[in-house]
Amino acid sequence: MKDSTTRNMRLRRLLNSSFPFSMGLVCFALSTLSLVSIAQAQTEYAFVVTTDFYSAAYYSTIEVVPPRTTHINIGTVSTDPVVHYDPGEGMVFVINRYLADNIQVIDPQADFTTIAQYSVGNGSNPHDIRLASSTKAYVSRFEWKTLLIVNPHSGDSLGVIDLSVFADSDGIPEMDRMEIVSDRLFVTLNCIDHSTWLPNGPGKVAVIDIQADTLVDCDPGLPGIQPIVLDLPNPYSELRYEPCSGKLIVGCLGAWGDLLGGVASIDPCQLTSVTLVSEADLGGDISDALLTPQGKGYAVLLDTLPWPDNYARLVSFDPAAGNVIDTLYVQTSGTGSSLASIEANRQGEIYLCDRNLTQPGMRIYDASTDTIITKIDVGLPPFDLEFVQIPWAGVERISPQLSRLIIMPNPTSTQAVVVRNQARLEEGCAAWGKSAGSGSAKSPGLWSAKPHEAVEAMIYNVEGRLVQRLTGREVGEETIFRWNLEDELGRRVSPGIYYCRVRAGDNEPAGTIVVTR
Ligand SMILES: [Ca+2]
Ligand SMILES: [Ca+2]
Repeated sequence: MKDSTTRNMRLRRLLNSSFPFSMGLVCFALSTLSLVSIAQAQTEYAFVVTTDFYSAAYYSTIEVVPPRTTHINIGTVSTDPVVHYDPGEGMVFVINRYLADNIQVIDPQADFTTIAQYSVGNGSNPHDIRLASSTKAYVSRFEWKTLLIVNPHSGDSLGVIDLSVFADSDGIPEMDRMEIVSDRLFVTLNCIDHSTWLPNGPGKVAVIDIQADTLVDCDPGLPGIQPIVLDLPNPYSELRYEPCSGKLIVGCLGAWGDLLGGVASIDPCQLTSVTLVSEADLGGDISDALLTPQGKGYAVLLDTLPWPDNYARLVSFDPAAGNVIDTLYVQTSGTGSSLASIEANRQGEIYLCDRNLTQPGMRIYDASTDTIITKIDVGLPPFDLEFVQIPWAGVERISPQLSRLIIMPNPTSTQAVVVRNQARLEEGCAAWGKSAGSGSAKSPGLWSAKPHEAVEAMIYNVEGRLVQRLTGREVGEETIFRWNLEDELGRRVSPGIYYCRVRAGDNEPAGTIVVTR
C-alpha cells in the first residue's frame, strides 16, 4: 500500500499545483516543461481487467512511462468485464457483463477505489456505457430490446430507447459497443441468431440523437427509420473513433471460421460505411481491430484451422492496400490460451492482452517498428484495458458540440493550419464559427460574441499546461485561428492530443485537437 499511497500524494500535489489558466502563471508553466516526463509517469496508466472467466477477476494498473510500475489486484470485478474510461468525468467504468449485469465506477484520483456500483437489469447482459454528460449515460444491453439511459454515477434510470425495430428475426438486435461523436450515439448491433450465435443478416449500427433521445433515420429515401447497414456481419470488436480520419472503426467477426467478416469504417457525418479490409485479406477471424493516428491498422486474429491447431496472433495491416504488414506475435502455447483486447496509446505503443494459460501478461509493442518492448505480469490473464489520464487541471468537460476538432493543413502554407470543427454534423466540416450577436441561432452550440470582439483560443497539452495562445481573425461571421504548431517559445510541438479552449464573451467552449506529423 505504501507505493499507492505515495503515488496518490504525488498526484494530489501535481493537481493542486497545476496551472490555473491565467496570464500570470504562463512563465511558471513554461519553466516546468522539463518536468513533463515525470508528470506523465504520475498521470497516465493502463487500467487492466483480468479474469479466469469462472471464479476470480480483478483490476490492475500499469504506469505507462518506464519503469512501468504495476499495481496488481487493486480490486475485484466480475468474471466477464470490459472497461470504458470517460476523460471528461475522469472516471473508469467497468461493465460487468453476463450474469453480473452491473456497472462499477472506479475513481483514478481516489487510488482507483470503487466508488459506486449499480444494476442495469437482471439478465440484461450490459456490453458498454457512454456518457453524454456528467448526469446522463447510455448502457447497451445485449440480451434485451431496450438501450438504458441512466445517471452514470448513481445508476438512477432516466428511461429506455427501444431498438427492436432493427432486430433480426428473433426480435433481439444484440446491441453491443458504442461511441458518441458530436451529438450522436452510435450503437453496434450484432444481429445474430440468439440460439445458434450465427449471423442472421448484415451487421448494423443504430444512430441516436442524444439531445432528443430518438433514432436518426440513416436512409431518408426509404420509408420508416433505417440504421447504418454494414457490408459485413456481426460487428464484434470495440467501436473506436479515429480522430485523424474522423471515422468509426469496428472489427466484424461474421462466424468463427468463415472468413466472411472484416474491418468496417463508418462515416459519422454521412452515416455510411465501407469495408477497409476483409478477414480473407488478413487470413483469420477478427476479434479486435484498431487504427493508429498514423493510419496503420492492428488486428487480433484466430487461425481458421481446426482445433487444436488454431492459434491466435496479432498483425499490423495497411488499410489502404488491404494487406498484412507484419505478424507481431503468434500464440503457440496450445489449448486454452487466447489473445483478447488491443489498445494503442499516445506514446505509439500497442498493448495486447495475452491470455496464455501458464504465462499470461500484457504484451507491449512499439508501433513504429512492430517489435515487442516488454511483457508485464498483471496477475490473472488480462482481458480488456483502457488508458487513463488524470484530467487536465482547469479544463472542464469538453463541450459535446465541440468534442472533435482537427488540425487541417492549410493549402496556402505548409506551416499554418486552421482549427476546424468536425462536430457540427448538420453543416459538415465547417470552420469554427461565432454568431454575429449574442443569442443568434446562426451557430447553435458554438459561442456568441459581439461583432469585432476579440476572441482568443488557448492550446493546452494533456498535462494541462498552456502551450500557445491564438488570436482569432474574423472572416465574415466565422473566426479562424491559425496555429503554426509551435509553442510559445517557438518550438514545434510533438504529435499527440491537445486541448483547445476558446475565450469569447462569457463562454469558454473547449475541444480536442489531434496534431499529426
Ligand atoms: Ca438476434
Ligand atoms: Ca469470421
